[in-house]
Amino acid sequence: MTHRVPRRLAFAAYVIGLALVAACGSVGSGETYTATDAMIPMRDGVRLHVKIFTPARQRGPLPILMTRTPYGVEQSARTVDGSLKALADEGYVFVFQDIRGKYRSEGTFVMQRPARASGDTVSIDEGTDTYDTIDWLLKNVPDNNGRVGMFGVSYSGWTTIMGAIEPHPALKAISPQASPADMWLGDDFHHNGAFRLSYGFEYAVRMESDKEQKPFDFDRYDTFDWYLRLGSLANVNAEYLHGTIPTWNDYVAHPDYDGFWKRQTMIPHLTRVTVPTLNVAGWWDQEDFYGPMRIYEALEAYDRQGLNRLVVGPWNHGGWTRGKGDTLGPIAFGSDTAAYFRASVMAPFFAYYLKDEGTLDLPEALTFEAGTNQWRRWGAWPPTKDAANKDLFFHAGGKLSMDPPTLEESREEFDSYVSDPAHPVPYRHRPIQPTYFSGGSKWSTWLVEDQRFVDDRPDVLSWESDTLGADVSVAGEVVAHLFAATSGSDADWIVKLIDVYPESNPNDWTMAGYQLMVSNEVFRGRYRTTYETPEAIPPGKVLDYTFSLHTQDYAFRQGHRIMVQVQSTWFPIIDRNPQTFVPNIFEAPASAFQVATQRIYRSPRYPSHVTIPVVTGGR
Ligand code: PG9
Repeated sequence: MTHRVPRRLAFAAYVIGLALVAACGSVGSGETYTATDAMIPMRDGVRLHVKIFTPARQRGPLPILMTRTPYGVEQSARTVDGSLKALADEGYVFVFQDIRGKYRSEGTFVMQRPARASGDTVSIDEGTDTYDTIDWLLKNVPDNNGRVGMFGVSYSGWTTIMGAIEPHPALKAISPQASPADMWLGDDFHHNGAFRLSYGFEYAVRMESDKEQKPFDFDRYDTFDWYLRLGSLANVNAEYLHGTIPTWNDYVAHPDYDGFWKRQTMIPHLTRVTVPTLNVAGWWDQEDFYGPMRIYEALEAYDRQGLNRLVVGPWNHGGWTRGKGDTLGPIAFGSDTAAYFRASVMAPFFAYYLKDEGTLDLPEALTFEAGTNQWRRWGAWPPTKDAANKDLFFHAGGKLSMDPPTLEESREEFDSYVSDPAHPVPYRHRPIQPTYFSGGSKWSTWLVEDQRFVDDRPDVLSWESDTLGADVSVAGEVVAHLFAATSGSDADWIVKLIDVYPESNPNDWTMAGYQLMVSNEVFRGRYRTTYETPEAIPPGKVLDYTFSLHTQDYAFRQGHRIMVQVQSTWFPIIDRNPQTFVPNIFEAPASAFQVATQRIYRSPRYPSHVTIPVVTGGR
């Protein structure tokens, strides 16, 4: 193999020629990639920083794979050598870009800058920045093959999908992974209108206190305590932020689902995407599970050519990019799911579309069914064949069964508990370290924590099935139907679908009786009629709250039991509902926080239940 000009020289020459070079170095154990920095001019004159990695011994033209991130690109050499190894071994030019206003890029950072309106050819957004970057790369990276792919996790997953709304013609394949889709309905900042306090506060401060990242300086290790002492959310600006963090100010100014959040979601823009897309999500993603599933669904509605695909594995946020993926916390999956994804799904996907190499052996949806621990291939997600909805009804005595409740079974129509905002239920074991605490945080595995730590609390109700005589495989959407009343005038309803492992497990006592959360969600009662206009709940009135616990692919094994838990606080991941209706919870006075008695009905009139899609067809 020969080069007209030695690889490194050629690359340095074009960058120096543009007077943009910042640094040059080699990465990889065998010094296989050469790194170069450049500042790329956007259409409005703002320059964005990129790090470009080219194979030191390149043989012929290569495609470009790009990630755009707000988290800094200085460490990206490690990624090329680590999680991107399967791709790097095949040969790509990798480009990592600091997005507008972050790290070494110029301009102003806007948290999830909305896509410009269709017909607007003047404004800039992440899409135009992507377009301008690709244009520059094609003209300036020697020996590129004219094709570009994009991928990224979370914020970088979001920049990936934003880049495909009005794509550059050279953008030939994308993999948005764990991208948020709607910050109010279901991703990092709110779920069904309930505010994700610890994440929303800590992330906004981290991203907007500095051009790089600057975590909030907590004065205690257990943030459960810190948030409880904080009291009303009005104290955040009054005592700590003083209006300096734009995203916090946005939470306060837009507590309901108004134009601000509707402009931010890209979902209405996903009607004409024709770039082949590999959507990726993790069943136990503690940050963005709603997003990737919603993006897949939105693209699918317009996918006439079969270009849109979905992969969901047994992962937490970005878990597919790290290590083997054979376990998550104490849960074992029997194979190296993450390594499999990187080498056998993502690498062939990009090779097929960017290099014309190989065949694409990917179904419409590839999902990992934990429990039986197998990958399953589907013609549609959620499955339209082979699955039948079954209702798990709540009964007296904490029983859960597919039989509807009868009049005879108890005198009371309901079970009840007292929810006290002064003593909220922790969402994970205390101490609850700051979310991304550099000294170690259990944040990334909280969704798989053993729920026995709250099961015996008087403000958490549980209903449990008999021991299963056969496997129950669930594939599709799980939905909660609560008939509930509160003595207050607002309430949160949290529903958790749980797999209870057998009590006797001589092979592994650490997992005996384990309560693994399979699906979960919170619903803020004030939004039961519309998300746009909150309404007080009439105290004592039985109301029907129906909300999705999202899709899952999970097998409850023979010998296990199925449990549903209901509670009204989940702190501090969800802020405390004052339980007294106030128009804006971010401005609730301390006096609004009141104890409330909650009733969950389980009678023939009011049969609370959780609907699960049971797979009845073949595997
Ligand atoms: N979950 C993070 C995030 C993405 C987008 C907006 C806000 C937060 C992330 O991991 O990037």
